Amino acid sequence: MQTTRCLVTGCAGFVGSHLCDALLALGCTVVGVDNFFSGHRRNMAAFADHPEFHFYETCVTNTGELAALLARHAPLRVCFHLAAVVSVSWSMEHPERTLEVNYQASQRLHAACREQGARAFVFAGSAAEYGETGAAAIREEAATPDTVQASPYGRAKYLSSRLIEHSGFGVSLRCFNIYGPRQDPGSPYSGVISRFCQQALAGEPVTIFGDGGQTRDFIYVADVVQAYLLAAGLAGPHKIPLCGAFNVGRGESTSILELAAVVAGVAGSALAPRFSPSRPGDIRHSLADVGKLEAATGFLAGVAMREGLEKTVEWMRREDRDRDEADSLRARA
Ligand code: UD2
Repeated sequence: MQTTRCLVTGCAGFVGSHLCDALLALGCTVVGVDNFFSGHRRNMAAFADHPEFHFYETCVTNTGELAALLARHAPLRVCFHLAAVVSVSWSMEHPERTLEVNYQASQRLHAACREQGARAFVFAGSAAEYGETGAAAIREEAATPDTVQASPYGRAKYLSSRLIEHSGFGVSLRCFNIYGPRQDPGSPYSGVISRFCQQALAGEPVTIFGDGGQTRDFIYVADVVQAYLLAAGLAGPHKIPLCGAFNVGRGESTSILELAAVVAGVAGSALAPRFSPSRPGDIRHSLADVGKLEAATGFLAGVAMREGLEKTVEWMRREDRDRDEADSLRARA
């Protein structure tokens, strides 16, 4: 019997690597692509040698190589397209390259998968597609061609989502603030949760930009992976791939001050936060209306904030221990 063959671009990334774990556990064959621009080889450690995992180190803008691997592994049932310029700040300095990677490459891959007869195309959209809406909970219709996104990153993600939506083939998952194990605390794109956990574990006060009254909709990475599987028609009661654009969040608002308090509790830190000036361009409130995805699939994020933070802190402690052990082995050698 032939297994379900899936392509995962960005397979060494934070979300992509968790998605690979889940697909291999489901018995799928996974063709993974990454160029390690922001992904890490260590994220693939658990599955790199899996017999059903096939890895290609290349960039999604490398049309020739991508066409060759699509042909080699045809027929692909699902394409999960997560590879992207993921840093909003990097995108501000490199708008053209961002458009090339986050839009033009997506456009070509989408067309190639459609031509090959893939059953589903799942694109990593973003809450950044909405810009500053001022809305209490953001619905998918809020992103229109007139929306002014705050960054080339947001604009390019929106252009890809719109292309997919209008084509009638594929789905864009507009994820809000994802967190969890393997999120790199040391990258320019580092999410606030990974930074707070790292600072608290290092015995430092967490740094809040602004007054901490800004709010976000935080969702744990395992919930996001579940949304990807549902969107591809690989999980859930219906197993029908979705079409269009869908928000992925918890639909719950948490202020950065509240977050700092929960992280301190979980990491066992008694230090008060330190306050720094607001980040330029920071959005004040960002909350997903999650009704569309729930109506289509029944999806509701299951991991509560405290539970997700405990798992994240536990992972970070393990990473620190492993690094210390490796350092002391090197020192003795
Ligand atoms: C998220 C996405 C970004 C883009 C954007 C769209 C992440 C990691 N980033 O940016 O890619 O989609 O949404 O709106 O999901 N903060 C602190 N201290 C810190 C770090 C951050 O106070 O050490 C604050 C920061 O000023 C912001 C909030 O925490 O108000 C969240 O910051 P973030 O970088 O985690 O995510 P965000 O929402 O800016």
